[in-house]
Amino acid sequence: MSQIIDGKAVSVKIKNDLAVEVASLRESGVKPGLAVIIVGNNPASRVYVNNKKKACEEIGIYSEEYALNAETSQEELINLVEHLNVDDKINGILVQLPLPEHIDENAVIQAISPLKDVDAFHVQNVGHIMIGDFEFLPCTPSGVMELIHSTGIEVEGKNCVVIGRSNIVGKPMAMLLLHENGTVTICHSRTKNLAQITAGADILVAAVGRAKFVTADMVKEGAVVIDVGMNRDENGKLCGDVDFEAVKDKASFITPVPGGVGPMTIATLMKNTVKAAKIQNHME
Ligand code: BQF
Repeated sequence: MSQIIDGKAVSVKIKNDLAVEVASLRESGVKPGLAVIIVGNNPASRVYVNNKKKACEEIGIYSEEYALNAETSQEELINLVEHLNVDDKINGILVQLPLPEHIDENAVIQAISPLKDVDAFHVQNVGHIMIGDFEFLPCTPSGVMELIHSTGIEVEGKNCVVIGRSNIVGKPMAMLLLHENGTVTICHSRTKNLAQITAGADILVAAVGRAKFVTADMVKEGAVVIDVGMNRDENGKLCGDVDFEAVKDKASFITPVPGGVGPMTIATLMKNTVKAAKIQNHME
């Protein structure tokens, strides 16, 4: 039997601590502000944006939402970003991904001021992460690290396997594990003998984007299993990349979906927004 890592509970503690910090920042006249931009009407994106706005409210962070229609041009979107880059009420800018097909996501991300890039997707911040000089931590990988820390298990010297190589999760995830002296393997769709590699993992992070992809035979007895997936199963029910029911009897610790990594992604975003406000007000 494994212990279920309660990401929701860990995120609530982080948000409570941030609320205290934000209250004291306000006393010194600093009011953290986040701008959230959503383009089009992807229902999942709408849920994520609402989660982010709600977290801001809970903590006392000022937030603005820009809901643009699906036909918005890349130029209009970049104009908005450039306007927010110089808006003093705004410390963090978040462009909800994915963007509609006709917009070059990378062009938009690179238009965000690196000082306001609370998702840490700008190449300048990616570079900081690469050399271990952290400015903003990437939201989901940082949340995963906190969940691993909550188990009391050390990353140093462990075999860490990340399934998935996206710029948003897989690559920065591998880097954070490496910075803590894990021995890191990144697997992806072209990996041969995947099950054999994952079965050697002391710490397994699944960021594949396929429902119940990680089965019990792919997991080592006693492994820490972190599920980054957000999928719908055959009954339309929210589920992760890990076959939770089968794997939970083999893992020492496992994250559930929902209530695992997801809430931690939001908590890190809030941390980054408070940090951005402090940096922009010369307090850090
Ligand atoms: C929970 C995301 C895939 C692609 C783009 C809490 C969130 C999700 C789940 C959430 C995600 C996933 C976000 C839970 C933000 C995480 O209780 O389990 C919060 O809002 N997330 C996103 O902004 O973009 C995504 C997943």
